[in-house]
Amino acid sequence: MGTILIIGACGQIGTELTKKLRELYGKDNVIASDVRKGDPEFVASGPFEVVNALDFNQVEEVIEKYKVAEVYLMAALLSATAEKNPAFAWDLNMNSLFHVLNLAKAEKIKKIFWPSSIAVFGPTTPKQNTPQYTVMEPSTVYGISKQSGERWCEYYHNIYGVDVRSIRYPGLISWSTLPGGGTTDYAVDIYHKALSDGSYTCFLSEDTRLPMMYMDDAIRATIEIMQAPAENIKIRSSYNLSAMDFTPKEIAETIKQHIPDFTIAYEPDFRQKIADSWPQSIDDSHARNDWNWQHQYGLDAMTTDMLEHLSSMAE
Ligand code: AKB
Repeated sequence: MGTILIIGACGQIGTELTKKLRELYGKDNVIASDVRKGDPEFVASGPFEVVNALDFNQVEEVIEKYKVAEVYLMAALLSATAEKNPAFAWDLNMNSLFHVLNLAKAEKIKKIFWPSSIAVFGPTTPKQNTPQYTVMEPSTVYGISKQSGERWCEYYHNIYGVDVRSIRYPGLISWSTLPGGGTTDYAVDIYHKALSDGSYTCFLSEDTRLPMMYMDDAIRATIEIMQAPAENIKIRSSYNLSAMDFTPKEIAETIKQHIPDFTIAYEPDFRQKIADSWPQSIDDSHARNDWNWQHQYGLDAMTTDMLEHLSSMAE
């Protein structure tokens, strides 16, 4: 077996994914890469290369240098940041994908993981229990890039036999790494502020319901879809994936069970419109049937775990 390359390893998902893959496959078999060096401890924890995901030659060189067989392409601009820089978001989110798809087509790598998102859905999509196959008219540049990417993944699989696998992540919540530039980021910030300030001002309104997932579940899903036999992966665009859904008011209530004096205020900004265009809950029965997906964390268990970890980090 060749090695594994993570592109965008210093981001919210990339950091956790790198750690887990190194535990499973050994640190020297998992190459972390990002456009710049991140946390020095993380960079020193195993092989690390500075790679610009937009530079085909740099990506190809690192693949050849380490005899890479599998690529996890985690570099992307998320929904809120992408709205501020649509041209760059489109460039990064699409061309980094083309680079790895073309390297797989040329048989330089064997398998690709590429993350999609609930952002592929739009205001005309059914909001509750959103099906795998449904109306998809995304209204954000991030959503448009993810929807287009899904079509290209399926195309490269059908026409060139590329083994590409993908998940439509909901909002992801983790204690160890901060998210960057998403609409669901409030659900991470709220825990930090609850502990540091005892209060939080939310940029979404109190009843904005969104699909969410704890990072432990998301990392497990990512590795499980990659480990599944190829014949079980029947969807080569991207799988709906679900664990829980909640509103800012509901997450605040669970925090109050641990920090009774916690208060929350609401000042919706431009991200409200993005959130309003997304599903409130997701039907992920295809992932459950095809490769046995099962989530472990709900809102209460996640809140307990988040607060425990963040409190002990602060000590
Ligand atoms: C975002 O908010 O942009 C991301 C996502 C749902 O893909 N967390």
